[in-house]
Amino acid sequence: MSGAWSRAQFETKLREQGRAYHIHHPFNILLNSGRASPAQIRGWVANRFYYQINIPVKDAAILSNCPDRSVRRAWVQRILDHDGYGDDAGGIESWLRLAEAVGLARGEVEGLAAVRPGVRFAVDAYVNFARRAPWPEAVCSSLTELFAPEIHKQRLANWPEHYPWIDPAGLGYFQSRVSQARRDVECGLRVTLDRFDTRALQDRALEILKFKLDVLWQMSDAMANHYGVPL
Ligand code: AHQ
Repeated sequence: MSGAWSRAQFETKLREQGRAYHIHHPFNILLNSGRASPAQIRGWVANRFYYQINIPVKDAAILSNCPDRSVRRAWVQRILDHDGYGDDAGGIESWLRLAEAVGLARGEVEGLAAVRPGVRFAVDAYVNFARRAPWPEAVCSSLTELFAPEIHKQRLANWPEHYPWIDPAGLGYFQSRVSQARRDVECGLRVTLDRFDTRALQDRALEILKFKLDVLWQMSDAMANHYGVPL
């Protein structure tokens, strides 16, 4: 078995996986090209809510498995980012504001009635992976966020122009994630580069990232299938 990649080489290999990120999925391309209908946008917002409410559950699973206090100190911030803390209502609340801005009722979205089976299965697979995997593997699986700032900036750049019927105040979640994703990745990447330190472990990290890329891709496939987006 060949030797381990250097940290720089390993990081490059992780970033190269971005070619499979859901920014390249036809549904995301439709959303950002301005060709999505209000029904397709509402479907996307209602389905993605299931992913949003499961992120802090996933992160709490990682914390419960992680004996490293310095990692927990950094990781706990992710739960506060979504559930809110003090005066900050948090990302789940921001997503409900996005839902209202696209014409959905909060209660309807919180009831999860619109969540497609393929979306639910993909999200549940991610949460269950985080519960059962060694905590560094669950940390590694969050590294799809290496590619997230770009997708949030893309929405902020395109949606106001293409979808003037959406109150721009509803896009606050995407704005908050540009910086939060960057900060998240600092910790996730450090843990991954530090702990996946043999070639076999580095190959395993790429496998884990591919699994999470598939989770995101499957969510978009399930939504595209139901909301009539040609694949
Ligand atoms: O809003 C997103 C978010 O809070 C997270 C947390 C992170 C994780 O722990 O897996 N991944 C993630 C993502 C968010 N938004 C997605 C999007 O397209 O809006 C991207 C997604 C990710 O890249 O994993």
